[in-house]
Amino acid sequence: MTAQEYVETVLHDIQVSSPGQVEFYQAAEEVLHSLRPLLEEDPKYIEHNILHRIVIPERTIIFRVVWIDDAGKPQTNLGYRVQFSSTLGPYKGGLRFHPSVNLGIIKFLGFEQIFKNALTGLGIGGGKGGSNFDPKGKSDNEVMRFTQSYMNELYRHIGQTHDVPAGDIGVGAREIGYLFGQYKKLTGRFEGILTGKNLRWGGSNTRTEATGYGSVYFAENILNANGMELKGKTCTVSGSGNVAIYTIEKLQSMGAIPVSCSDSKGTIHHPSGINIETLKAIKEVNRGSLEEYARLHTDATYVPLHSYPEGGHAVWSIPCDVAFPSATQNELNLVDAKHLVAHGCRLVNEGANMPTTPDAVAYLQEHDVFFGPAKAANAGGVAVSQLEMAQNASMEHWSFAEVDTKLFEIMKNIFNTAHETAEAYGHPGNLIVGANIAGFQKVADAMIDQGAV
Ligand code: NDP
Ligand code: 2IT
Repeated sequence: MTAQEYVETVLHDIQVSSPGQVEFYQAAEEVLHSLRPLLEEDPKYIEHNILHRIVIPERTIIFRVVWIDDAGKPQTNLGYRVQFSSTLGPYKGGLRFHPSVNLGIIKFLGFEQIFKNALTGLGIGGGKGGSNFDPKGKSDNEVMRFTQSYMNELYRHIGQTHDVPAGDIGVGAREIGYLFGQYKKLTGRFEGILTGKNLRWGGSNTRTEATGYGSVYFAENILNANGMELKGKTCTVSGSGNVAIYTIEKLQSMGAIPVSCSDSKGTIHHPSGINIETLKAIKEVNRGSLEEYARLHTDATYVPLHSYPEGGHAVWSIPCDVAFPSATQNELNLVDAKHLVAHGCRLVNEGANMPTTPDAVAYLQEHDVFFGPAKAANAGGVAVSQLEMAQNASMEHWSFAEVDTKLFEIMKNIFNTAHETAEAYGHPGNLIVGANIAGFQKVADAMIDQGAV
């Protein structure tokens, strides 16, 4: 069987066995096709049937979560934890609370996480979880009761050497706090079973900032390798959550000009540069809407989501040198890619997971726009999560500067690994191919070492 036939057989089997899981299929298709140069060179991956094995999670946990709303009524949601791969270490990956969550979305995120975590060079396997619970419009007490009920089931499946969840969309400092408190209540143990914990009780310096800062470090590596730098560059950023906020903060400290942010209702364009204090006050403190930003800064404009024509997103029609999609999957489509190319954008760096649609990626590559793929560009978050696990295990607490320096080095290593691997397999400059092959090879070789399990 040729490499091409093998890849197509596995993808066909996924479609049959996981019908309707479109995001999972999209993620698998991108990874598997890009592995062909490796599979052609070394038959052992086909002989050991690694692809068929790696696309099936080791364990999938789906459970009912019942919680009491403020009116005293029982409400229900679905809870998930997909333990995808423990080949390189304990399952590691975030929890997402968003009404769009379903098994296909959690599987796409868990599948990507395997290779992202391998790329960090640290000993962590891949997993993901979450719920279709929508934290928006809920009181703190409702979020707490939901989160406690979620942990009432999750606690029996996690552990510091087994599975260590963290945050993702809709799961931040507040939710991690409630989850940790409930785990401790149920088990009587204070242990590092979650990352993203508060600095006062077991968290790591720099974890809050890590994904955004790491994404900016990664972009700077790409630009430097091509004779450019972020300093002085106009940057567009989508999203206004954890990743977007700390992308904007680091861009400013490096002398770039981030001019946008967005949320699920609209986009802010602030040509003189986003005011980070205002953004943090609206989103981190008040959990408000970006409409408020335009009221406070009259030289900024606000474009409501549904007022934007052509099926694109307002944020990508803003001229920029570098674009940082940092909100959610498939948020940058072909219409958007055409706008970016027309305005002379040089680099798209993915802060979110799979934010760029496949046709948009192809268009950007055809037009020589540099591309930082998510599983490399946003790996800083999970890398610092592993540093949090290391600090918990050794009962140490490292300074901000110490963790930031390690993060900087990890992002540089990920870039070098992806860059060199792309070149070695005949796709110089293609970091998608480089990241996929390098991440896969690490996991696949270890799977072969560990036997057919
Ligand atoms: P947050 O919940 O902190 O922020 C998410 C942001 O994206 C919000 O501004 C939200 O808008 C917007 N958003 C979410 N869903 C949609 C949607 N369907 N349509 C439009 N806008 C949407 O999440 P994070 O910043 O943590 O995560 C952002 C992305 O980064 C995700 O893809 C996540 O998987 C990825 N990521 C996160 C890491 C982390 O450490 N947190 C690590 C690596 C990747 P609103 O405010 O209106 O809800
Ligand atoms: O997508 C991701 O890498 C995350 N949401 C962070 C996972 C983690 O375990 O820190």
